[in-house]
Amino acid sequence: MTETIQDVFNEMSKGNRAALGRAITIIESRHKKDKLGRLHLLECCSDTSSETFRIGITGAPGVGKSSLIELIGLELVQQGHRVAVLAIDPSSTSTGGSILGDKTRMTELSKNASAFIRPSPSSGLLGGVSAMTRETIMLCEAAGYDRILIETVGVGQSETSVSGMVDQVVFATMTGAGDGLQGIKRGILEVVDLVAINKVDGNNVEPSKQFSTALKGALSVLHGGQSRPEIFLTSTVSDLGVGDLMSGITRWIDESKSSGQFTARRANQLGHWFEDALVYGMDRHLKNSPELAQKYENLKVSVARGDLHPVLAAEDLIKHLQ
Ligand SMILES: Nc1nc2c(ncn2[C@@H]2O[C@H](COP(=O)(O)OP(=O)(O)OP(=O)(O)O)[C@@H](O)[C@H]2O)c(=O)[nH]1
Ligand SMILES: [Mg+2]
Repeated sequence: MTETIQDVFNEMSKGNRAALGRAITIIESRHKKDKLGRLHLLECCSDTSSETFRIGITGAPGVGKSSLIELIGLELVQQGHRVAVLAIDPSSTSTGGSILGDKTRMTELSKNASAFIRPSPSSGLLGGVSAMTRETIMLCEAAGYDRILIETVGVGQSETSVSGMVDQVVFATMTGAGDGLQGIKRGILEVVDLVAINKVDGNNVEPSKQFSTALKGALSVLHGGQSRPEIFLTSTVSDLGVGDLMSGITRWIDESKSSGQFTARRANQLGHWFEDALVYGMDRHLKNSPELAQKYENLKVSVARGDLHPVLAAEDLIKHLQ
């Protein structure tokens, strides 16, 4: 008997991790044949609880994001939560992804019955990857995971795109990464909610404290004198400060819920999701019709040559979408 989409959904809702894996594969597929299944799955998810929390952990390659997630995830499980870890790796198309590294950094968590770890989707453009990630988050929540941890390498636009789909952004960094403060992009400092300066061990202890003071100063300037976001000094090797970071995360979650920020952010993100889905859908519609795709290419050439105004070209194409 062949498995229907409803069967897959029912199984994953009962806690079957393999079924959740199959559902995510359908969601990640951009094949025409999977489109109905994908939409059906999204429909099934729509009436599930919102008692969930999504945490994004972003930072330069190798600062210790996965190692921190291992400890944060285990602590959350200890508190009785079910934890899903997703990775967005914009470089994975060229390098084959760093999930091998991730799995070896999350050995305990990956063995835990209350945790689910999903590697980054291996294909697609960044916009596509984030669309899939939003849908994957929904599936994980429908499957009963109430804490979602999303690891993303802070390159390109990935950290700003992750901030559009999580409730809290944790920025992981370390002293000596890049060229100190100058090496940190302003974009990330604008969206970050908590900072973890990691690898505060061995010879790094003193430089980390100096780095923390400098970063605090820079954040204060950026946020008009406020002493936020909070900065934590951590070492996943010596376990230093990870408990404090965990308390900071929990405190922040409670505050964002009681202040209404949580609800406001989610509402805003749903609006953006709709806009993105619309643009993505129109783009697919265009590219899937040979005549429209040809018209699109011709218009692009005319615009680039200066023969046609970009707005008029867009209007011309929109006429054909109706
Ligand atoms: N000394 C020290 N090493 C650490 C610490 N945390 C992680 N590492 C090491 O740093 C390396 C990278 O750690 P990961 O947790 O994989 O870092 P990541 O940021 O997830 O890396 P990517 O996913 O490749 O971007 C590994 O060799 C870890 O063992 C720490 O607190 N102190
Ligand atoms: Mg990693």
